[in-house]
Amino acid sequence: MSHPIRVPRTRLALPGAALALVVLLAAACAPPLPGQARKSADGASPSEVRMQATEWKYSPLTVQLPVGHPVTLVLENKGTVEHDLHMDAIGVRLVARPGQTAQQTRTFDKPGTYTYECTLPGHKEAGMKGTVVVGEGAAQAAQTSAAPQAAAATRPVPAANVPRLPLPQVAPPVHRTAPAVVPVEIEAKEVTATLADGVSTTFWTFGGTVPGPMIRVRQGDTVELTFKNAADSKITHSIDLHAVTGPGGGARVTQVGPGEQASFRFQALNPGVYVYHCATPMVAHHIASGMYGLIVVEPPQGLPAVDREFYVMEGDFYLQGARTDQGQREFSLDKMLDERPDFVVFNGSVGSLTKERALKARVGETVRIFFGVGGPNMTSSFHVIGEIFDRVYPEGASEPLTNVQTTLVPAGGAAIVDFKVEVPGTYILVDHSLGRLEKGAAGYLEVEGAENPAVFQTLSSPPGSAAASGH
Ligand SMILES: [Cu+2]
Repeated sequence: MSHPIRVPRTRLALPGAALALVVLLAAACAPPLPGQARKSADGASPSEVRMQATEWKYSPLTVQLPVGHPVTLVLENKGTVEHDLHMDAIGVRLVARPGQTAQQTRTFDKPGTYTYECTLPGHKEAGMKGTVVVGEGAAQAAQTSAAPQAAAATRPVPAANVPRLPLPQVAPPVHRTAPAVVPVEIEAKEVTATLADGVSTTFWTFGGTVPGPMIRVRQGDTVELTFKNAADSKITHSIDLHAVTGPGGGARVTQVGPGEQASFRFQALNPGVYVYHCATPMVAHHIASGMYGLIVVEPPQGLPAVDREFYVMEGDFYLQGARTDQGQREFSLDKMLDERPDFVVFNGSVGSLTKERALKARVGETVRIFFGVGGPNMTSSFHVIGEIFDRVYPEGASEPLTNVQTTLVPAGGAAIVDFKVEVPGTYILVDHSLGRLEKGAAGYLEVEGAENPAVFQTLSSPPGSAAASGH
């Protein structure tokens, strides 16, 4: 009987004992399993433990470290954003930019089982945590003493007179007859501000407002965009403009860490109204923290003239704790993934466009609202109670529809609505998915001027009602 033809000759040539020796040698030379210390030859110089970070996990998930022997911990960042690795119980802190490594050499003398995690906002919640065992492990005391601390960290603390973010201004019409090079500078800023009465949170913003500053150019213009990330930011940010024709809408070249900046230029080829947003992983977390705005690209002849223009964007916010909890509250990844917002608001906070902050117009004027949805999750059924949109540029398209009651605006999309106000009163901007009215999605347009009984008049009303005593 002959041997099978495909068995390699080398193996056939090796007697059994020699084969076993080769296997043993290979095992002796093989690198240690990830997360286990590679022993140094002399036993005195540090052994090495390598750990990899990507979005959103570490490899390995469990790390073993020796007691009483120096170890070099190496964090390799194989991801696309900055990551760190904190083993707080044993004093290890490593930070690495994408594609870079960080290392620290230490000798551990406290056996035990501890946790490690990435402390960048949202990363731990997304899965970046693991276990570190020093020696034989088991010292559970460290874990149980750490637990109440963690619980305390998530308990809301009172929001003490935290102001609202300022409101962004609508950019004026371009009024230019030829293309130009337009410099635009935007800075990412992380700010704590009021989201609703008694509730503050950490916003990530473009320029300190939600939405970010409106950019307005003319079709054919070349925009020279400089994107900065404030020095006191904690993490990387970027900008992706839907008006850009090019890689990532600009996001590829603008991933900048705290205190850094980048710039690029693009030609605004298509007219319309476009969303821009941060596109740094986890993108939805950055958007859910307020990082969106609008860029308007006017057609060469401009948009039809109106008397007043307004800039409004809807966004959904997800916070830890119960929906009615007060105080400073941080982002909830679970709620965002479940698409269960605590707040759905216009322009960054509940009430940002009501009372003394209401939009204002006079009877007989034409009004335009640039309306965008940052999301990250909700689409909007945009409606103004008591008005009909004379013109809607649906999804920011060039050709308007006429006579529309409610227009659907997708997440990461925008529309322009134009209408004339004929009757005085308070008109309420809503997302007609009206559960969201209770979560904050309301703005007022207050129209002043003479009554217009031909269009609307009260004939009779219940005694004592508001209508009975004037509008
Ligand atoms: Cu960002």
